[in-house]
Amino acid sequence: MKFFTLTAAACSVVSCVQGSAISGAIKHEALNALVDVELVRRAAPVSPQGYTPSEVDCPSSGVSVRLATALSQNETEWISRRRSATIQPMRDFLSRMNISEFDAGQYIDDNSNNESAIPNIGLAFSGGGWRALLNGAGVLKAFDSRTNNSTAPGHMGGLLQSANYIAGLSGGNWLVGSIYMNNFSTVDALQASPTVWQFDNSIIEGPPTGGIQILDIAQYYAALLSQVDGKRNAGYDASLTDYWGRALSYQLINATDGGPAYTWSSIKLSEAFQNGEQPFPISIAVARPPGEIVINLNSSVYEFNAFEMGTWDPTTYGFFSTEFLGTNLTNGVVNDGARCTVGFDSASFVMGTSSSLFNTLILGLNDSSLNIPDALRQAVSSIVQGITADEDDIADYEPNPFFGWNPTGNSYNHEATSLSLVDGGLDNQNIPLHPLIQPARQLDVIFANDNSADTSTNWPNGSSLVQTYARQFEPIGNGTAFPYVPDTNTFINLGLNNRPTFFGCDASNISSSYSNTPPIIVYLPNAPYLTMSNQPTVTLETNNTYRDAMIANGYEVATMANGTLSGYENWPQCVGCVILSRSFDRTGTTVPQACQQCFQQYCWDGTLNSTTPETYNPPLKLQAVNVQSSAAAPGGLASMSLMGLAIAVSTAALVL
Ligand SMILES: *[C@@H]1O[C@H](CO)[C@@H](O)[C@H](O)[C@H]1NC(C)=O
Ligand SMILES: *[C@@H]1O[C@H](CO)[C@@H](O)[C@H](O)[C@H]1NC(C)=O
Ligand SMILES: *[C@@H]1O[C@H](CO)[C@@H](O)[C@H](O)[C@H]1NC(C)=O
Ligand SMILES: *[C@@H]1O[C@H](CO)[C@@H](O)[C@H](O)[C@H]1NC(C)=O
Ligand SMILES: *[C@@H]1O[C@H](CO)[C@@H](O)[C@H](O)[C@H]1NC(C)=O
Ligand SMILES: *[C@@H]1O[C@H](CO)[C@@H](O)[C@H](O)[C@H]1NC(C)=O
Ligand SMILES: *[C@@H]1O[C@H](CO)[C@@H](O)[C@H](O)[C@H]1NC(C)=O
Ligand SMILES: *[C@@H]1O[C@H](CO)[C@@H](O)[C@H](O)[C@H]1NC(C)=O
Ligand SMILES: *[C@@H]1O[C@H](CO)[C@@H](O)[C@H](O)[C@H]1NC(C)=O
Ligand SMILES: *[C@@H]1O[C@H](CO)[C@@H](O)[C@H](O)[C@H]1NC(C)=O
Ligand SMILES: *[C@@H]1O[C@H](CO)[C@@H](O)[C@H](O)[C@H]1NC(C)=O
Ligand SMILES: CC(=O)N[C@H]1CO[C@H](CO)[C@@H](O)[C@@H]1O
Repeated sequence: MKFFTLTAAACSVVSCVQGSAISGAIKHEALNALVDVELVRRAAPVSPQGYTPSEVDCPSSGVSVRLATALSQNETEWISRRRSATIQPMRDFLSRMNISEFDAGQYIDDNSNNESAIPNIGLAFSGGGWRALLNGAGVLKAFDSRTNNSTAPGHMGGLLQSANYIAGLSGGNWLVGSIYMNNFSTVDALQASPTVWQFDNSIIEGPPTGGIQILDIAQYYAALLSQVDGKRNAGYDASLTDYWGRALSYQLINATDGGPAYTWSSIKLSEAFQNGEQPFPISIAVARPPGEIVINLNSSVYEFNAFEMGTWDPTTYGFFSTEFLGTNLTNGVVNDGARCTVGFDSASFVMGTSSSLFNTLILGLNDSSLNIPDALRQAVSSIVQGITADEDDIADYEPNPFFGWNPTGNSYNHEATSLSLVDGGLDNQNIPLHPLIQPARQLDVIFANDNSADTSTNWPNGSSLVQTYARQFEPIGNGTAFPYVPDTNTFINLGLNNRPTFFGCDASNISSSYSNTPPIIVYLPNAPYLTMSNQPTVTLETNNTYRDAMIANGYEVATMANGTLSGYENWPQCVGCVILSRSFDRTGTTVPQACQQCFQQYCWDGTLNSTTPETYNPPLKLQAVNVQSSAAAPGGLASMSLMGLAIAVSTAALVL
């Protein structure tokens, strides 16, 4: 059955490699040579057979699993380049924050020859479907000095250029993934793009017709099927997550057919990444033990970065090369004479894994209101039939790279031939803090944008922070300290879920016996500034006017209305202060008066009010923007029930 033929017309040297243009396995060396053809490199479509993984000769230096005792050699070398590259942007940024009677530029200059003295910043974007993608995009846009006017007084541009790490989870990782797969593009450019971020067509219906994308809904599904068939026919297990990830990529990756050949590890090939000109992106997923359905605080958190995939948790405590995922390993090494797999780490599969909660949406194509040929509908049904309800939300990583490895330390999955990963938010740690609080990464401050739907009204209530706080006291916490946070009722009663709050200001007051100093968490909860930004998690489509309104709202969340919100005019200088706080401690610098006032105002002071609050319905903070503009595409938000997808999303969706 062949519904769809790849058109090679518009492809570049590298992207022509996808599909059947080059058949069979390609040597790894040849692949690298091919990538080098592009003078200015970016995350790239390097998988030799598109979405289908390929076997190549293993690199002569070998590939193996390593213990998670420290940062990888590659990350260690990379972070040093990144830290040098952030000094000037950080100097400029902190000067613009204009801390009263303090010369931040001079401070950075005085300490610039000692990288461990200067601030180490991370950014974290929570899950929450398209709501998280869009609000998160507004926050990221505000932090990006490339955004027009973002370096004007009251704005926050330059924080992205000063940050070393950026982590995304589920919807938050659609944001991070889309930025990195599209050459570290700006949010402005993605909004302006006619080919991606067009959410007026739902993922069920496929991309708008024309342009670089394919023609109609039937061809869209035929393409998804044939891409995933290719992986299966090559001998790799496929799960619903494969279809889901492919579908997502049509919205997120600016390339023909959603760029089936783009890999997550190709981020490391980008020249700008190699030069340390961008933060280090990390995607999060959670492991589901073999044969179990329960996911809780004791579930292992896995990360995918450009170099490695694995977990810091003592359940497995190991990392393997992201590029060579799919390789058959035993005891952490490649079996004698075996070859290595590349292309398994498809960017779409990684983005799909982090958001696997949504992958049952793909089942929606059984909706009889959609104009899909019966033959296609049947083909899809037969494929999804074999997938049981218990397993429809997993992403299958088979072969499991940790099979047989470290049997004493890895009690958890050394006997499993397959590693099952699920949506990063399913353990209720919906903000991807886990990779950023690891002592090895030595972060000072994390800007944590929370777009969770914790309350019945789809607003956050700090639940994710409460979970991460609790985890440190479990064996799985493994020495990873986290600051004190209050209960979720207190978050609402004190308004901590409605405005930025700092947790962990006092480095000496930590909640566990662990010796490391946790970073300060700058909590940036979703709140309504310009529009009611609490659309349901499973919203499937939205017009561009509303999309842009959500992004504009996120901009205000980050900047507190560009430092104009009454009572919070000092927000920019307080952001400067909180970034410098741990550095002041290390260098023994007297905290400036203005910063002391900031900490008084924004640090949670330990007050509790745990009374059960009324239904949380916050008012708009600013004048509403008009979302009825005629410039927008027709159509409003499609609801789940309209799509006949009620079966699709488990109750867990309500909290993400
Ligand atoms: C910096 O703050 C001072 C007041 O402390 C103000 O007079 C000055 O205009 C500010 N500069 C900028 C660039 O915002
Ligand atoms: C670098 O800074 C750290 C922290 O401030 C300090 O402990 C260390 O002594 C400094 N190293 C040098 C060479 O100045
Ligand atoms: C940013 O400013 C430039 C120069 O003024 C302009 O050409 C461009 O259209 C602006 N972009 C946006 C998204 O406003
Ligand atoms: C940037 O500022 C200029 C001058 O205030 C204004 O005309 C323009 O619309 C602003 N651009 C954006 C994208 O906000
Ligand atoms: C990626 O972006 C950089 C910086 O904007 C640009 O110089 C380069 O040409 C872009 N590369 C590709 C392959 O689009
Ligand atoms: C999308 O790709 C087109 C064609 O390569 C390019 O011109 C455009 O700048 C890209 N847009 C984004 C947002 O990356
Ligand atoms: C680490 O860097 C070396 C040298 O660039 C490279 O050969 C190797 O593949 C990298 N390892 C990973 C896991 O990316
Ligand atoms: C992986 O290697 C083991 C040991 O050589 C072998 O038994 C198994 O069949 C291999 N699995 C795959 C998927 O090739
Ligand atoms: C904040 O800045 C953004 C981007 O320049 C602008 O669109 C928005 O209207 C500003 N908000 C306020 C409240 O001034
Ligand atoms: C605690 O919060 C409730 C709102 O849920 C409020 O009515 C009450 O006054 C608060 N108590 C104190 C002591 O502030
Ligand atoms: C865009 O979507 C919003 C939210 O559903 C809706 O209120 C608005 O009417 C829509 N605008 C247009 C022009 O369709
Ligand atoms: C700080 C700490 O307790 N680290 C431990 C984390 O888990 C690994 C594997 O069990 C131990 O080796 C570390 O000592």
